[in-house]
Amino acid sequence: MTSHSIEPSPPVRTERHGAVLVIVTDSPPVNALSAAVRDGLEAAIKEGAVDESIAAMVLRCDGRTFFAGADISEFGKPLRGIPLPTLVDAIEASPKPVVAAIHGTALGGGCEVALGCHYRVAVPSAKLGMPEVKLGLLPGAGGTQRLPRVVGVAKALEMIVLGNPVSARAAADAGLVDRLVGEDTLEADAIAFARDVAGTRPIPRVRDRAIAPDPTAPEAFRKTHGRKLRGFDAPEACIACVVAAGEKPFEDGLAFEREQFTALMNGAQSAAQRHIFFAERQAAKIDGIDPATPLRAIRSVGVIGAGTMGGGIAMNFLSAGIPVTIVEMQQDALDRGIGVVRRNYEASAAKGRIAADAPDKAMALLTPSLSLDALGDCDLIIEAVYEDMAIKKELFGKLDAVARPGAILASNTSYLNIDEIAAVTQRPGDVLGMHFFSPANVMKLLEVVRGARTAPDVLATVMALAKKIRKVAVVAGVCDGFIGNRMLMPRQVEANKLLLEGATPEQIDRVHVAFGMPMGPFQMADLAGVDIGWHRDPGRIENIRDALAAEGRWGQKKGAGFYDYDDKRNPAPSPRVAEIIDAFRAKAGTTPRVIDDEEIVARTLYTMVNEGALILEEGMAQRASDIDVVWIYGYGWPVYRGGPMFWAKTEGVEKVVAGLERYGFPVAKSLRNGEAVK
Ligand code: 3H9
Repeated sequence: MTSHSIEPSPPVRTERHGAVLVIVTDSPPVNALSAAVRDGLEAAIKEGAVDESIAAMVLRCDGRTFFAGADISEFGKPLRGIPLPTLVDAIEASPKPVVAAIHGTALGGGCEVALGCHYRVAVPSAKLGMPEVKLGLLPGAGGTQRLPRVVGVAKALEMIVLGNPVSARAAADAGLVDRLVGEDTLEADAIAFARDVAGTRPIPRVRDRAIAPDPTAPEAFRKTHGRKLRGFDAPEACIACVVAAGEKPFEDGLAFEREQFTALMNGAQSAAQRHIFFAERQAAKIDGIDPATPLRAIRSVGVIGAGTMGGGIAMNFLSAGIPVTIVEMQQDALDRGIGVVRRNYEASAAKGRIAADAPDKAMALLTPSLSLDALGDCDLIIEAVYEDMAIKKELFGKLDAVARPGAILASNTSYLNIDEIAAVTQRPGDVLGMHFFSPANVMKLLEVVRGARTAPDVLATVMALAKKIRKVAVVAGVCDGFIGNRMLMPRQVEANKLLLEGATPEQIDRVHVAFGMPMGPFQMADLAGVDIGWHRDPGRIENIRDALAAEGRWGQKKGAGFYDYDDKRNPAPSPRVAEIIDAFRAKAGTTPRVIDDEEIVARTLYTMVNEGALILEEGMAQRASDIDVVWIYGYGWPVYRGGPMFWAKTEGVEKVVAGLERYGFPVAKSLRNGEAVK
């Protein structure tokens, strides 16, 4: 018996339409430019070049998109096949015009391939962009040298350094797309276009274009965007390359781009950002549940509570075109909540972030109500009321009576036990946690809390829905604070102890900000409200936080918290807080000592990693990279450090373990043996 191996069909094929050779790539899911695709494209371009019956070529893709970029999974591995920059040069050097026919997303290397082509046509729904910076990289196949020659230095800086794609229409306005073609007639229109330009000589090549000098653009760009680029290496390298495009001959510019690209590719930041790219996608996968599990249809959503959280949650669904019924107990609270939602939409429209008619469209999908009975037809009901177990239980008991069979019941609790909540219903399989982060219409993270009895299709439905409302969802188990808030606890405990031992709020916050967090623990307390979770008894002062709360130092909203604030909310170290801390030290008989930054790192960051390891050991997170995703998207952990668990690996497990031991923390087993961060 002979065995036959099934050869995968080659990802690139050619089709002849008279004198036009159409080169079609079919490499699901996103036509990434893998070695096989690059080699196939090179061969196809050669085929067109040598065939005398061919006068022009069209480059297009099957499936959902034009090339979505270089194949990221090949990065860090030995190079196979023709390098992408060489392929782009080969396309550009073709003796016959090549037309890129773009649909879906032409991103990164995909956009660079399009720039190597002599003409670009696109359907109106297409998007073009250079998102490499989001992977800690820069466009490394000539993009930094070609794009400014087409769209000018200022626009190129915006596209390359911020990495956001532009619509085909905007690309056409900027000169990046030569013609917009019919949404459903891309191939035919591209072939017709290719016939029109077949005889054009010389063939227009982007490398031959002059670049308009714009010496003030880089500084203007830094001034506008510098703050959000803080800590990242790639943006400055991108800027340097675009500047070089204006100053150096094309080939020298390419060499400079290559040098910069290689340095970034070998650096720790890009490794971290690439880790997060895959971690984010991995997080959507649920262990132990068949990906083919049939999902429940979610056609309408109910939200209970029209406060900041409820309103924000509702906006996610409204923006995705899903009708929402929102329930409050009192008319004035309901009116206030609806008013806030409308104003949020109107503010976004005024800033041009959404279409002018989007607020009306969204509001038309929103039904306010004072009665839970209005939720009877909803497919998903999310409770966003006060964090109190008794209140939640009572509510879920009522919901059980009101909700239709098969409806999913979710709690937005940030730490309460979902199993206990589910147990008051007759349908615990339909119950889970959907922990949104504030502001819920902005923050990308959604912790989806899987109860002991949550049905597989309920979990799978909510994870799929999360993608639809543009959230990054992570599955968490039932434990106090789930993944994110649970890891916040040791950080907070240690930060408070450090104050007593001699550190200041400013010092601890400075260490966290220097690390790359958007703010430190005390800045965060001031922003969120020092009074949050406070027992509200001014006579009961057990810790520094109680003392601040008792004096009305509730944070930014009161102009005073761990810091003093001026009317523009600029913080300054507070002499009063220093006095309060001193009093606590005196009471505890502690002589303050000098605390170095390294100790702060070990006690407030290594302890988080340790907690993360425990979370993994207990099965409360599916994988270490899910924990990283939680901290990147929910708490602003610097993406260039790849999340706490990835960071621990770069820091070195031995170093983290030694640091924890130095300060007397019991080290989680899976951290000690490296399992948790491998
Ligand atoms: C680059 O181009 C460097 C060059 O300048 C220089 C080189 C020398 N590679 O996101 P999805 C996978 S850097 C490999 O869920 P969507 C992804 O992991 C690149 N794999 O789909 C997932 O796999 P799985 C610059 C990739 O419809 C599956 O495809 N380009 C790549 O929500 C589906 O992905 C970018 O940064 C890739 N390039 O969104 C664009 N892209 O199913 C990156 C995706 O196993 N890609 N995969 O989990 C995207 O932004 C989105 O995927 C896209 C589609 C918008 C295209």
